[in-house]
Amino acid sequence: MEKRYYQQEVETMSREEMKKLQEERFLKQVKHVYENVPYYRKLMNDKGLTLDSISSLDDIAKLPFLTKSDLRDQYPYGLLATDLKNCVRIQSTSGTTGRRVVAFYTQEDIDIWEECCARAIVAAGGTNQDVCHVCYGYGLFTGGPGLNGGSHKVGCLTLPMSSGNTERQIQFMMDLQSTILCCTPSYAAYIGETLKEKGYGPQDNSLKAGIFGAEPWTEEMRRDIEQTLGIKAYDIYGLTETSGPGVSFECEEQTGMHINEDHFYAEIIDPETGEVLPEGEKGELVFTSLTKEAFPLIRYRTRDICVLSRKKCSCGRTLIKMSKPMGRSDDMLIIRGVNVFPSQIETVLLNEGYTPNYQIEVNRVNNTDTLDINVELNPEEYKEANSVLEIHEKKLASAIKTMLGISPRVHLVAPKTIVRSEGKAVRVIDHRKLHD
Ligand code: DLL
Repeated sequence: MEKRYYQQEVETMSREEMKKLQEERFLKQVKHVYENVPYYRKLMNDKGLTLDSISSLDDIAKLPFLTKSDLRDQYPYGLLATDLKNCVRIQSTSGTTGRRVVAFYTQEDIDIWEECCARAIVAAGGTNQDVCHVCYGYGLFTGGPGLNGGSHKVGCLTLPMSSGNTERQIQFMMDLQSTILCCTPSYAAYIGETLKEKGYGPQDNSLKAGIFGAEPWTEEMRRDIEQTLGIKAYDIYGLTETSGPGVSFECEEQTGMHINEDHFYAEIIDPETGEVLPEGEKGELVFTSLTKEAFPLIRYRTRDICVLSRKKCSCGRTLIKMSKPMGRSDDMLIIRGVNVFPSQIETVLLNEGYTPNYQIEVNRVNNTDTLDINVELNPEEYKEANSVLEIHEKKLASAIKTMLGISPRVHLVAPKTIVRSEGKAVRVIDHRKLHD
């Protein structure tokens, strides 16, 4: 296969050159946040640091970490590093009310983000001959806008489908002969299954590649999707806080995702102690954005557990690789692509006057995630007629949907039926096998 890159000069840069570029950008970025974001300045000053304390990339270890709770506390403008008049867009994390994170972009930030996504599309074999079918959600979620922009940069014919309406997805895919499919892996599997039900085999579509991410998926699932759709399936990773998809992407070797190191500096830390771990060790991924103007993040803890590797890649890229995320160091679940914290469900239950005895069950049925919430009633409530309980279940399900953005099935259950734990309550039972 002929090797193609979107920005070969950076994607195949020597280690020394990359380190030099990263250092230059890092020092500039630290100066940018120190001078423009009082919150960062305070975090640094509290650790006894000034700009003079940071003179090389190695000094990064002196800097404090940033977490989602800093982002929430500083909502909405507290971490903005440029005048609002220079910003042209916001994006936001999926489906949460209390815990929303809003990221800001200048036009330059958007251009860089789209270039990162373009690298991913080219690594998956994309060219200006392709028809790129984007069915990640559009709107506040970063998936649709990110891949859409990347597809434009590559020059593909872009189908901005957004998610849902599978019949229409399939009709456009067939009529316009889509060649690259971009969506969550679970939606790709669902599309595959629907095609199969309609009697279409892998040879009946024009797809050659898929760019799937935003949620954990296994090698098993990859093989399954590849066979059903007759494609090569590539992983893509990113998070709203650092711009969106395209922080890292897979190449034809399919053995981990190359990090766009010229824009994101990666570290792996011990989630308990914060100590930086050597390459090859498993720990929490931390990113420092090197080029962001509006919303730069220094040492942002992603909570994703990964391994980094500099092993030589046959694709020719020298960008460091991260493994698929192997879990999280917090309790966030990703259900149907939406980030869900159990505490959000608890908040709704308590607001609606229920007991804090509940259990969340997540499963994957026919490649679609299901969310069941069992909530214990007290003896008086449980005496109500079944028809009344059903009304309560519906009301509670609707309140939870308003909070999360996805619909659960709520089951009001008899007193003392949810097993009490002697230690930490087991709030979540996740039946999905998401990690290899
Ligand atoms: O999911 C951005 C994205 C859109 C990535 C489209 C890829 C494709 P958030 O909604 O902020 O952003 O969720 C970020 O999702 O910290 C991971 O836990 C998880 N995640 C993202 N990509 C992958 C992946 C988008 N390829 C959170 N594999 C991250 C496993 C992933 N988990």
